[in-house]
Amino acid sequence: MRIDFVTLFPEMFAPVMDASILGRAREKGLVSWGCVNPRDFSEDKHRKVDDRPFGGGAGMVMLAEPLARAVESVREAGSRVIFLSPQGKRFDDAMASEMAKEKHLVLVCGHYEGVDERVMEVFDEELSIGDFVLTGGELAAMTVADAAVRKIPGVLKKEEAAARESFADGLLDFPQYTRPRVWRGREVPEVLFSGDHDKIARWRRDASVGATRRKRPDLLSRA
Ligand code: 4G4
Repeated sequence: MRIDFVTLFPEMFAPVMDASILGRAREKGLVSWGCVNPRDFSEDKHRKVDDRPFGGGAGMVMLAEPLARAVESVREAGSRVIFLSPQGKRFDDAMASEMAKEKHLVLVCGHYEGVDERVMEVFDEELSIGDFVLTGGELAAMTVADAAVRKIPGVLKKEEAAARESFADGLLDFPQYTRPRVWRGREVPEVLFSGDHDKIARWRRDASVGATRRKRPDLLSRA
C-alpha cells in the first residue's frame, strides 16, 4: 500500500510512521508513504496557504487552490482521497479492514478553522476519528493509517495478530498477565496455569464479555 499525506507539517510524520510496527512494515516493503505540502503549490510570493473568512469571524481558512493542487499532484486512478475532519463519518475498525485492501490512500490534513468548502469535491470521503477537535488533521490521519496498515497481511507477527481477532468479534480484549506470578500481593487467575486450553479459552471469552458489559455496554447491544 502507498499512503500520501497532504499536510502543512510534514515533519510530524516520520517519528510515527517510521517507528515500531509501521517502520518494520515499510522495511518489509508492505507499505510506503510520503508527504505533499500544499505550501509548495501556493501561487503567492509569500507561499500563503490561508486567508480570512468571508463574512468575518475569528481565525483563518485554508485556501482551496493549494490544497486541491497538492491532492491532484499525487492522486491516480484508483486512489482513495480521505479528508479528516470533526464533521466526518466516524472511523471504526471495520473501515480500517476495508482500507487495508486499498492500493493508494491520500489522507488530507486540515488546519486553522478548516478549509474553503468548495475544495471538498476533490475528496472522496470525509472521516472523523471521534467527537473531539484537534489542532490539525495530522494525528487523525496517522491514527487512520496505523489502524489500516496493521490489517495488511504480513504486517503483524503471528503473536501480535491475536489481538486483532478480539475487536473483530465486537468485544473488548480479555485481560492479559505476565511475570511475576504475584505482583504487590495480586495474583494471576489460577485458570491460566491449568494447561487446559479449552478452559482458558472459555475463561477469556467470559472475561471479554464481562469487560465489555462493564466498560462498553453500547458494543454488546450492537454485537
Ligand atoms: C477540518 C476542519 C480531525 C480539519 C477543521 C481533524 C478532529 C478531527 C480540522 C479542523 C481535526 C477528528 C482545525 C478544527 C483539523 N480535528 N475528530 N482538526 N480543525 O477526526
